[in-house]
Amino acid sequence: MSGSSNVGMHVDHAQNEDPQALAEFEAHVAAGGIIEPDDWMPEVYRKGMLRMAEHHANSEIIGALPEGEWITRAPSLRRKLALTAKVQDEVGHGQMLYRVSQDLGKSRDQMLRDLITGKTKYHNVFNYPAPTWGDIAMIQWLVDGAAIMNQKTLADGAYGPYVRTMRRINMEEAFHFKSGEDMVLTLMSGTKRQKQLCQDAFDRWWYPSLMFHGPPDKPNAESLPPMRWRMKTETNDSLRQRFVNRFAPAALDLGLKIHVVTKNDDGLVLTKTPDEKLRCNDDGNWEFTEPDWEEFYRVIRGGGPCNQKRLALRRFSYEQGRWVRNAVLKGSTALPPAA
Ligand code: BYC
Repeated sequence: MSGSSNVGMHVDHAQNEDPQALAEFEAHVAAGGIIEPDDWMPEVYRKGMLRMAEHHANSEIIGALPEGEWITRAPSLRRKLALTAKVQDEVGHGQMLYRVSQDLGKSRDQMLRDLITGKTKYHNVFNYPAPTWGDIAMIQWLVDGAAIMNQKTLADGAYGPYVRTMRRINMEEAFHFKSGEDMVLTLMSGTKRQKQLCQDAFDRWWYPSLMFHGPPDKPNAESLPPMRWRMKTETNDSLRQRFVNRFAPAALDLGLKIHVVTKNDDGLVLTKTPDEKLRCNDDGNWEFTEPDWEEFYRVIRGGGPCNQKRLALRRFSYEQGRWVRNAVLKGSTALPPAA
């Protein structure tokens, strides 16, 4: 996967811009103004927003895969309908975000090709396996919970098309989260075996969910362009702390235990011990054991348990869809490939 610069670009990169236009842009953004695609913007801002929207779009369509695998195995008709609708929603979010990205200057075909060749990234969490129904409950509770928390802050950003898309997506994510909460509650009110299934899944997803908000903050993160230009409106560490403050007590109330874990190469838990650091301070902030950041970087660079599997499926569907794209875009009458 690419190691090129992220939205955390340095302001020096904007040095070649017209100083007057840059000053007006910065004042407009600082005053809470919105930037539209045809407005003047520094090139580094356009590239940073494209990178962020594209990463987000990729995450939505790859994120649909682990849950999609469970549609045929959902434990009841009600759960199957809800899961089918959720997977459709996620793919729809991807469509909206690819449109936002296209307006920032990159073709959809190029974005799909960069995804399947590993040139661009998607969220770490979707590179882990979902071996049981408990994992689907955790994706909808913890991962969608983390996503809503993050996306509510992104909806206060400055880039109009992305902000409007976040507002729309957040409404749908709220349903996904409620569904996840209901699934976790059902499992934790069930038999001893169901509770164990839920605990095992929680152990697999707790740390990837803490990593969801990104690596620890760079020094002076709040004054760097991503936040100064309201591409992000809260730092990674602040979001992670709010996530733990919200979900650690909720997990404990449900009867779940929070463990520090080690995993094998397949992403399955090898050892677990109670998180000795876990406690709520007088200021309401929970202390917790930090994720293994080496694991995070390994996973986002392509070395996670499911990276190859996820990308192989996307490559397969890109190839299978080629004849449709050719028919629609180029008027080709070539037949689909043999099954
Ligand atoms: N996973 O300086 P940082 C969903 C990368 S989908 C992978 O903090 P930045 C759902 C980062 O790209 C919702 N990579 O970067 C869907 C950068 O790499 P480069 C997805 C990560 O850009 C289906 C490097 O680490 N949401 O909910 O300021 C089913 C340094 O990081 C991650 C979004 O995409 C990560 N977690 O901030 C169910 C939200 N974190 O550029 C659910 C939009 C960091 O050096 N994006 N990296 O190669 C964002 O909020 C921000 O872009 C990030 C990263 C917090 C992800």
